[in-house]
Amino acid sequence: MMNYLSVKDIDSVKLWVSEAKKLKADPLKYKKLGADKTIGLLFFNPSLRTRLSTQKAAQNLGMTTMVMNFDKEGWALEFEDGTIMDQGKSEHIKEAAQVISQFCDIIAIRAFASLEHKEKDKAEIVLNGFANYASVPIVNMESSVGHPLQALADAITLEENKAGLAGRRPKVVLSWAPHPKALPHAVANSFVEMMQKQEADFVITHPKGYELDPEIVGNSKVEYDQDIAFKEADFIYTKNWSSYREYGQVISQDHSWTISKEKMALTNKAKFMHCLPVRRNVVVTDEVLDGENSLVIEQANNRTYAAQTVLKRILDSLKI
Ligand code: SN0
Repeated sequence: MMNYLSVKDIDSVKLWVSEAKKLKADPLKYKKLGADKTIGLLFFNPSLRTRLSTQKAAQNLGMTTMVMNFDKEGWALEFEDGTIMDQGKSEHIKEAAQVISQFCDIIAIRAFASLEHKEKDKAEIVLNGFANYASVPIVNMESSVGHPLQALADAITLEENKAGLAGRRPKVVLSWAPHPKALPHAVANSFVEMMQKQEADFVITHPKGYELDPEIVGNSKVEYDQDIAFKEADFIYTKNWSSYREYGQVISQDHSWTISKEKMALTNKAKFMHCLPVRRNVVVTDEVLDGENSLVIEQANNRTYAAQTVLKRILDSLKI
């Protein structure tokens, strides 16, 4: 059974991106593929793009969608085995996942990192709880560790905007930027993993103390000087994340890291990318976000075709 839990489930970024581009050119081509199939979208956190683009993708494939805000409307779920459930949790993941599997042919889940318990977050207790006890395919709509639907949309957006580079390897920079809140590592993690599967000169830049999980960063290049990292860059992908070492802490809000016109002037007329939602004039200035090199709206549009690529592959796998 095919799940889409992380970027590791993509066997070839090149192939999946080319499939996505075909779906984008003709979104209703497989309108009959998902007839009589239901996808359940379960949200433990807020969502705009993920919710609407995944529903849109399912509709383009002829599927029926069920959406549930589990954090507000569901029973509080227990994920640990053997607990005496005499506290706040009403239902165990074992029953919940099996029951939902009877109503849905695919289950998609959003469950952010707690940013409190590093080891539990790393173990993906919510996503893996569903993967372990559901009897249908599971799609990750942002978990503790990753946001692979976002990363696939990012890969599509990069591919579509490489035309001006005359075939040379793009220089892609993932830059941390300040933010008032403690944010998860998921988007950055999946972007790193997706870049590691591609031909590119890839650099991660952030202040000291904001190192991502070393097991994910691997051999990817890290440059602590943002100005040096930006030199000759073709794409600036910006995201805030909280400290991983001092887990979930905001250890600096250094505003000299905000993406500004002056910072972008250091690059090779780079395109600006961000997964959204974005805090204007904290993460990035109005000028850059509204400027002609900003790809954020098209990046969000590509979420539909990323989700459609994944759902089509899962539907195809169900037929076998
Ligand atoms: C989430 C994150 O993982 O960073 C979702 C991104 C797709 N972003 C936020 O929670 C932003 C919240 C805020 O208040 O700016």
